[in-house]
Order: sequence, then C-alpha cells, then structure tokens
Amino acid sequence: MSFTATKFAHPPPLPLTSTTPRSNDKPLSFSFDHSKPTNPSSSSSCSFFLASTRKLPRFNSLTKPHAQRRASSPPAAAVLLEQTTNLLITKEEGLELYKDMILGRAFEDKCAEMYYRGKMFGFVHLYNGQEAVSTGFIKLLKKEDYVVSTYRDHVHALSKGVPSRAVMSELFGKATGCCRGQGGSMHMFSKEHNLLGGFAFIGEGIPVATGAAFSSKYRREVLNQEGADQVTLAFFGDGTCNNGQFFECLNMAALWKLPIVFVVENNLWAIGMSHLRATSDPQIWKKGPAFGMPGVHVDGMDVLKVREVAKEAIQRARRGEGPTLVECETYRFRGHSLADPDELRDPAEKEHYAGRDPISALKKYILENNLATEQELKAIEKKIDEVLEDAVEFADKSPLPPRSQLLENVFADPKGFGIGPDGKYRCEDPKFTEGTAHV
Ligand SMILES: Cc1ncc(C[n+]2csc(CCOP(=O)(O)OP(=O)(O)O)c2C)c(N)n1
Ligand SMILES: [Mg+2]
Repeated sequence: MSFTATKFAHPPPLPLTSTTPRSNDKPLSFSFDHSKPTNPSSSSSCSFFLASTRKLPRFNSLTKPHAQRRASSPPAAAVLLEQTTNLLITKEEGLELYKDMILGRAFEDKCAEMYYRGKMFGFVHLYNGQEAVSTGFIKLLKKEDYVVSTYRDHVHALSKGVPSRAVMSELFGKATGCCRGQGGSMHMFSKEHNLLGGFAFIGEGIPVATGAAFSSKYRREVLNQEGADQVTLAFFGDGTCNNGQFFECLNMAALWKLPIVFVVENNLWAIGMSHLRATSDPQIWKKGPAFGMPGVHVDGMDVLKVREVAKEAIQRARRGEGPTLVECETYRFRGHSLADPDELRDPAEKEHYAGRDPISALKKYILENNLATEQELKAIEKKIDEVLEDAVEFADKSPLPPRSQLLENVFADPKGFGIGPDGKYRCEDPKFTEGTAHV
C-alpha cells in the first residue's frame, strides 16, 4: 500500500514554486503499512506506545493496548520509514552522541544545583530524559540549519553548538550570556548558531520556524541563492499540538513544501495534564498525513532510532521534498519546572521510563558493540564535568548587564521611551526601578 495525498480540485496559486512540483502532486517517498511495520522503531514501539500508566475509564479506547486499538481503528495514512537493516554507527558517531547526551544531562543537573543555590531566577524547565531527541536530531544538522525551541531549550542550544559558558551565563542573567543576560532560561538565542529561540508561549515558535523554512526556500527559489538549502527543526511538546498555530503551520508547510521537520517531544504530560486526557486522538503523528506530509512515530528514548528517522526527514527536507512530522515518544525525568513538586505523575510510570534511560541505553549499545571502552566513556564524562565547572565559574564571575541595557531591544526607537532628551537612559534614574520615575 502506498500513500498518495488527495489532490486539491483547484490548487491555489503558489507564488514561489511555479516551476517545482507541489507536495501533493506525487506520492510521498515513504512507504507505509499498518499491518506489517517495517521500521524497527515502529515495530518495537507497539509495546510501549503511549505507555502512560494512567487509566482513564471514561475513555475506554485509550485504555486498550495499542496493538488492539490499531487493529480496530480505520487505516490512517501512517507513514513508516523504509527498513534500515543496519543501525550501526561508527565509533566517532557513537562517541559524539554520547558526549552530547552526557553534556545535556550533566548541564541540567548542574543547572538544578545552581537554581537551588539561588544563582538563577524565574522558571527553569529541565530536559532530563529527553536527550535522545535533541542529540538524535540536532547532531545531524549543518551550522547554517535553524533550530527553534521552547522554554525547555538549554539542551537544544548546547546540541546546536552554543557554548556551555554562554548558556550558563544566560541562566545566571549575566552580560556574557548568549542573550547578554536579557533572555534567561526560556529565551536562549544565538544568531551565530542559527538558534532562533527559546519561546515561553507554547506554540509560539512553530510559526517562527515555518517562517525560517519559508525564507530558505524563498532565497533558494526566488533569489536564486544556491547555498540556501537550510533545514529548520521545530521542537515542541505534546500539549502544544492542541494549539491552533500547530495546525496552521502544518498546512502552510505542506502547501508550500517547506524544508522543515516538526519534532514533537511527546513526554506524555503538559505540566500536570496527561496527554491521554487532553487529546482526542493521542497519536500525534497521524496529523502529518492529514495535512499531506509524512507522520512518523519513533521511540524517543532510543537515540539511534531517533537518528535514523531524523536522517531521512532532514534529507527529505533538504532534497526539497517538503516537511515531515515526527512524534518522538519520550519522558521528562523531573517535574515540569524546578518549581514543580511533581506529585501528579504515577510513580510506576516514572519508574517505567527511568528504566529506559536513553543514556544508559546508548552506553550499553556502545559497550556491547565494542565501539568504545568503559574508560573512554568515563573520560568523556570527566571532561564534561570540567567543562561545566568552568561554565559555572565563568558565569559566576561575569558582570551583570549594565542598567542601560534594560530597554535595549524593547523599542524600535529607544529615544521615544528609554532615552530622555538629555541623552541619558531613563533607567539610569534611581527612581526608575521604584516605579516613580517620570517616563
Ligand atoms: C500560549 C500558552 N498557553 C499556556 C501556557 C502555559 N503552559 C506552559 S507549559 C505548558 C504545557 C506545555 O506542554 P507540552 O507542550 O507538552 O511541553 P512540555 O512542557 O511537556 O515540554 C502550558 C500550557 C503557555 N506557556 N503559553
Ligand atoms: Mg509534554
């Protein structure tokens, strides 16, 4: 069986790509078959797909085992990747993945320590448990490619190459941070690394990512810039998939065949709301085919499987074949934010996923396949510890931003508000922070 997207009776004019085929002009290049999964990720996923231990008697169909639900539901346009017989990675690749995942995990642990020591303020959302997604996708990118994240963004920034020093300093609110201390935990940004944020409002980054993908396509096809083959990755959570911006952007991305991958990090929870309770059809990947793009489900606790799916989706985007929706089933090991006591999730569920720790799984794979020795892995861990000690020391010693920075990047014309007729920043007035200055 092959999936062919329905053709529009009257396709709307496409301003950019009159010479290139529409995404729905030919069948998608992925193969799919519901009855016979061909992808290792998908076949093994049946045993744990949406493996929340939460039981919701009101929604009987959700409490059925996944395989049963699958058999009874009408065939949807599931898109499974072609079988890859060889999942092996080279030693260099294995060590690169391991290093990145250890960096992500250790950075977040250090971050928690510093938060509780009072070194950073505001909400801080950690990524522990989800490392296979960031590493599996971002390590395949070129520097020119774009990444758009959410408030759970530290590790995406690190995987994209933003130095630990710059991320830690940003968390400390220091002038040496990647946003000069003005963004904080939820707004990591780096022009140099094409990290387009860090967004606190859920779903807010998806249109930004779609716009970035549109810009690459526009520069390549309209402005004839040959090098403009950037792929954009948009990361967001399961809860965010019930937000309208998600649907609008899937539509535009498929319509214009944009070079983007929508990466859903389905950790089964949106703060304290279970995904199974909040979503009419919890299988998010199905929304891809509904818009005429492939939708793929992958075990997000297995970096090699994520990488396999990511490779195809990224290459597909770079080849000009359009967007892909990838649902990575993952789990966050800590509360929603560091302010969350995490009392709502079932301990059995937490334990289930703790047993599937993506870092331990990669370590096992590396050792069992003799890609590296225990000592080599330990050396990486030690090196990362040193990098993080250095990052903390650097952040701690860095200066706070000057008060004059307070209103920068807030108004297009700072003279209208931030700078008075005397040429001085209003915020330099001591009364400014008391709220009594005349502005
Ligand atoms: C537009 C908007 N509405 C509500 C919120 C409050 N909020 C913060 S996080 C969150 C849950 C998001 O869950 P999910 O998308 O699954 O991401 P996760 O935190 O699990 O990574 C909500 C509703 C918000 N930040 N923005
Ligand atoms: Mg979530």
